Amino acid sequence: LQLERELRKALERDEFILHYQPQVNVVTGQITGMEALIRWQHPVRGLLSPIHFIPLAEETGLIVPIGEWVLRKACQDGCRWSKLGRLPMRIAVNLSLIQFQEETLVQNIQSILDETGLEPRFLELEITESIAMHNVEQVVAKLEQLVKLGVQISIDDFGTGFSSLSYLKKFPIHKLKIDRSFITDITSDPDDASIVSAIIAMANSLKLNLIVEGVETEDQQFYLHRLGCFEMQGYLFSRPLPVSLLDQLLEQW
Ligand code: G
Ligand code: G
Ligand code: MN
Ligand code: NA
Repeated sequence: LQLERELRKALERDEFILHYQPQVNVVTGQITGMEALIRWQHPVRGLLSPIHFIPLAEETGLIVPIGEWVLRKACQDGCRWSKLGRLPMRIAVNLSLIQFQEETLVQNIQSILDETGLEPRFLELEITESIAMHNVEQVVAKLEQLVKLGVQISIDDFGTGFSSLSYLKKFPIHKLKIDRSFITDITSDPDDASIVSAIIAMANSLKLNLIVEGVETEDQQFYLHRLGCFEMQGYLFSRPLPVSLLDQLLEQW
């Protein structure tokens, strides 16, 4: 397959880039974090979204070296932003299940933190509920090792998985990211509003941090604020942007 061959070469040729999307605390107005989102600057096809190559990277195992590149680059950028005297800002990185299961994940992250100098508490790892469908003891052990490094763990796309909620009391996690599918119609669909309210109540009683994704309108922002959600991410605040544009955005924020 042509695309697979090119994907294998893309790392050597330095064709990947990271965009970042700000996460905002709507009470203080501050940017509290950035989610790193990979893109492939393909020599012919132009800028490719991860939906066009992450599944192939997962099938071929290339997600492991690609994911390591993402972690290193995100930690470097995070360290640079913290040295520019910015407010403390977390950098969130998406982890595929295959990366999570990799034997050397914890060591690799430790090395990347040492090498880049990023304080561990500023690195957030986004995993999905799909990990809960695997061997619970192994997953708990791995998560505990990661937490011991000092990094934060969040559950991405929360509410869309097929796992039971029992993992929430077994796994050492810090944060839920409510999936954007519940936000799209939240101001008009009472079912979405009920689901989001219930997740907020659950996060509060389990003492988990919470962020909503996919906030696109002020109506959604105000509605979510009233429901008790204070950290948000979405096009309303900013699209994912390359570093140079983010530097400008941070200047003006
Ligand atoms: O940024 P965008 O909406 O195009 O991302 C599409 C999907 O690709 C999202 O589900 C996102 O989580 C995933 N994605 C983006 N960057 C990474 C990455 O570095 N690693 C993994 N595993 N997934 C990513
Ligand atoms: O699966 P994950 O949550 O990591 O995916 C994040 C994806 O959501 C990114 O690809 C990003 O481009 C996209 N995204 C971020 N904000 C919004 C938004 O407000 N609306 C929509 N439709 N997509 C968004
Ligand atoms: Mn994510
Ligand atoms: Na998500």
